[in-house]
Formats: sequence, C-alpha cells, structure tokens
Amino acid sequence: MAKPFLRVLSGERHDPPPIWLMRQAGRYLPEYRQSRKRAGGFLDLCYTPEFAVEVTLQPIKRYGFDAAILFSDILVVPDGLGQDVSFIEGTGPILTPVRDVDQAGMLSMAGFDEVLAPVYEAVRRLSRELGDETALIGFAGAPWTVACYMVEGGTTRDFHAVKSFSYGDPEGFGKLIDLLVEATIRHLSAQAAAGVDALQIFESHAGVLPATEFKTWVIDPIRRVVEGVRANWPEIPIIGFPRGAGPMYLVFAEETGLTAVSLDVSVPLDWAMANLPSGMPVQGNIDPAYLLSGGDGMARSVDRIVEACRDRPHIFNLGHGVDKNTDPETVAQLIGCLRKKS
Ligand code: 1CP
Repeated sequence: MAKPFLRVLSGERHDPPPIWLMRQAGRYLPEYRQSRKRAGGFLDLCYTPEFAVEVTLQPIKRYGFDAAILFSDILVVPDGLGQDVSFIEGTGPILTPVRDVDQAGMLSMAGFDEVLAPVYEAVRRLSRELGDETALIGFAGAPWTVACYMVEGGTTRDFHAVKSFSYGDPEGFGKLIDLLVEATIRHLSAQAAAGVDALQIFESHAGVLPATEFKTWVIDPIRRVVEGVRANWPEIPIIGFPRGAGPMYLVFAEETGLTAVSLDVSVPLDWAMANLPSGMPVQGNIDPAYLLSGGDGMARSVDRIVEACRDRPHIFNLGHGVDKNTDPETVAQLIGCLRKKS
C-alpha cells in the first residue's frame, strides 16, 4: 500500500503529511469555470462522466495533491430519491422542501441506482486514470446534513424548518433519516465497488444541534451508515467531518466507528491531540481564510499545525472548503510550505 494518504489512514505517520483540500475542485480555478460553462448546469457536470472526471483531475494536474475527491455533491442523494433538486448559479442549491412525514413518504429508492449510475462510471474511469501515488476519495453527506437541505429547501441560517420537523415529530423525521441511512449506505458502497480508495462523510451542520439531539440525529445515523458500508467493504477507511461539533468531537470519534476525523477550524489541536482516541488519524485544519491572505501568516499556521499533529497520523487539509475568491497561486504556496518542511 504505497499511497501516503492511505498509509496515514492505516495508522502510520508520514513526513511531510499528505495533503488534499476540501473543495479543491471548484470556482476558484479558471479551468473549472470553463468546464462548468461547457457543461451547462452544475448537475450536468456531476452526471456526465467526461466532465466529472475532467474536473476531479484539474487540481491534481495543477498541484499534485495526494488525494483526488470525486467531483459530485451531497445533494445527488435527494435527487436520486426523487426530490426536485437544482443549483442556481450564485444562489446555491434549491430543493422542493419535504416538510412532513407524508411528503417524505413520496421519496423512494426506486430510481436511485439509475440516476446515480453516471457517478459510479466516473469513479471507474478515475480509478483507472490516477497513478500509484494519488488516492481517490468518494463521499456522501451525513443523513442529518442532507436532511437539513431536503427539509429547508436549500441553505438556511436558522434551521427552523428541519428542527420543527425533527423536534415536533421525531418518529416521522426518523423515517426520513432511515431512508437516508439506506440511500447513503447504497451510495457509498457503490462508490467503493467502482474503485474509490477511501470515503468521507460530510456532516457540515453537526454544530447546530443540542447534545441529546446530536446523539440521535448525528451519531446514531452515521454509526448505522458506517456499519452498513463495512458489512460490504470491511477494509475501507472512512473519514468523518462533523463541522462545528465542538466537545462532541469526542463522542463522535468514539461512537461512530469511523477510521479518522476531519477537524474544523475551531478545534484546538492540543485539545484534540490529548483527548481523541489514541492513534486515531486526524485531518485538518488550517483556516481557509489563510488562502486569502497567504504570506508569512499562512506559513506560520502550516508550521503550527504540522508541529501540533506530529505525534499522530495526520493528513493536512483545511478546516472547511476552499473559498471561491482564493488565488490559485496561494494554493501552490500552501503546498510549498508544507512540502519544504521534510
Ligand atoms: O459551480 C457551482 O456553482 C457549484 C459550486 C459547488 C461545487 C464546486 C457546489 C454546489 N458543490 C460543489 C462540489 C462539491 N460539493 C464537492 C466536490 C468538489 C471538491 O471537494 O473538490 C464536495 C465534496 C461537495 C460537498 C458539499 N456540498 C457539502 C459538504 C462540504 C461543505 O462544504 O460543508 C455541502 C454542504 C454541499 C452543498 C452545496 N452544494 C453546492 C453548494 C454551494 C453547497 C453549499 C450550500 C451551503 O452553503 O449551504
């Protein structure tokens, strides 16, 4: 197993740490904006294997990252379940909201495999094209985060619709979560079958729930997803990203069965090193805003993070995604800072 990214996930340390960035393919890259224009819509980009492969490989060709992440989105899962999903440029995702158990009951797995087939075709092509050094990451949103978009109908600040549903009718909301657990297992297992080396589960809205609800809607569904995927693929490494979980990172790391956790920008590394399960690999966590400022401040932040994580298996990453206003040259500098250290 030569790929440094996979060696770290198996528990080895590596110097310098392997690096990839969340949202490493995207609007900050001129070549992405070109492909997006040619493809038409965002979903066309995701569902046309030629385009998905091309866009996935853009940051690999430009920077030589240690891992490529499949170009897709967490919202292809509700699309596969029959919900109306669209992406409006500049506005973000728009979904026909599912506000109660009856509306959730209209969704099903019937068309799922067919809608998502092009995604798995893109994975098969990518796993053939990537060399011996670069790993391929597949992914899905966690059930709670995907449910947030499904119930709210898009991005939200207050999460009132999804909380009204889940707090007001936990049994009904639980049926939606059950469906998402099943769909997520299916989606991640299909990506594994098509050839990804590792999986990441994005729980981008972990931070909005109180502790009791966090156990019910974050920990429990993710544990079921991990068990379901491992029943088919016992060896595959799975990384979890519970953004904003704060002290709940501990139960998250201990109780979900995940291989590794990705740390958001607000997690203090000395706290994480002292408290996370011994030997568990971590990923993170430079503030993506350092890619806007660059320079010595960014270099010092890289040094601090590498130093703080030196006794653990560590994959260098951002604490959230690359901002669209990032200068591509600053990303090259970031990689330079990290790799000159060895
Ligand atoms: O071109 C465009 O207009 C689309 C912008 C865009 C991109 C580049 C969207 C719409 N999705 C993506 C790709 C994407 N999304 C990837 C693959 C690319 C890569 O990482 O290199 C991944 C892994 C995601 C995951 C994703 N989508 C998350 C989890 C990670 C996170 O950022 O917290 C979430 C929450 C989404 C939903 C989504 N899709 C798109 C947008 C703008 C959003 C976020 C909306 C919001 O802020 O609530």
